[in-house]
Amino acid sequence: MIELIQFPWSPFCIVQRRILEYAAVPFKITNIPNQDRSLVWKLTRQRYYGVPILRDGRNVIFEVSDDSQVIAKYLDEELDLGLFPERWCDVQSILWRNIENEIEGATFRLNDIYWKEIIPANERLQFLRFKERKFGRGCLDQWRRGQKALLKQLEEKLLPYEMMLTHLPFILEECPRFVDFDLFGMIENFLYSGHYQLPKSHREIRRWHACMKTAKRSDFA
Ligand SMILES: N[C@@H](CCC(=O)N[C@@H](CS)C(=O)NCC(=O)O)C(=O)O
Repeated sequence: MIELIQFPWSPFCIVQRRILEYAAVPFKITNIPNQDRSLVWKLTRQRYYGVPILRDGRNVIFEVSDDSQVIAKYLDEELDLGLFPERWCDVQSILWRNIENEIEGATFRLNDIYWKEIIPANERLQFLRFKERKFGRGCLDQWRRGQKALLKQLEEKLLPYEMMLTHLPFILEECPRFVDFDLFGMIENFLYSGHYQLPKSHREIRRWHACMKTAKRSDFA
């Protein structure tokens, strides 16, 4: 059985989890503490410490660069999901960069503002240290102070997706492709704290999001 090694609020883990749910195959979730990557390190034979990773029998699958989609492409091939059709190859690779950089840049900060409600007490020191080493001292307080501006930014960055979804049920076509799952992962991370809602003005995104929450491959046979 496929095993997804993750932690629940990670945007990138949510992408792969939703793909597995969409495929409706049995799979196992192993949650690791955000600050203890020893299982990932061991399974990847000291080659990776990020999440998510997948274990499928003897195969251990992990990303090889910031913009690779090794895990999603593995699931797509193994489970025959049609998430990466040839005709959308270039368009999807441009879109997933936008989703994982521009959109994620706003969504993870907005969720991190509520880090004390999400991160268990015994992991907070390491979480804070990791964030401040990466984004500078006081970054979490700074994001909290800039929350309104970040929300505005997110609304603006989502506008092109709202436009695309005005014409079609999913971002590219009549059925979900990889970029739908990718955007869904970022948005679920944004919603994870329970403090936010999708912008009221983005009606098509709200409709699409409700579909993406439960969509199954069999719906599109
Ligand atoms: N492009 C990668 C990004 C994965 C990623 O950034 N994961 C974060 C958690 S959301 C992580 O583990 N970062 C390394 C760290 O926290 O040390 C993917 O799609 O899986």
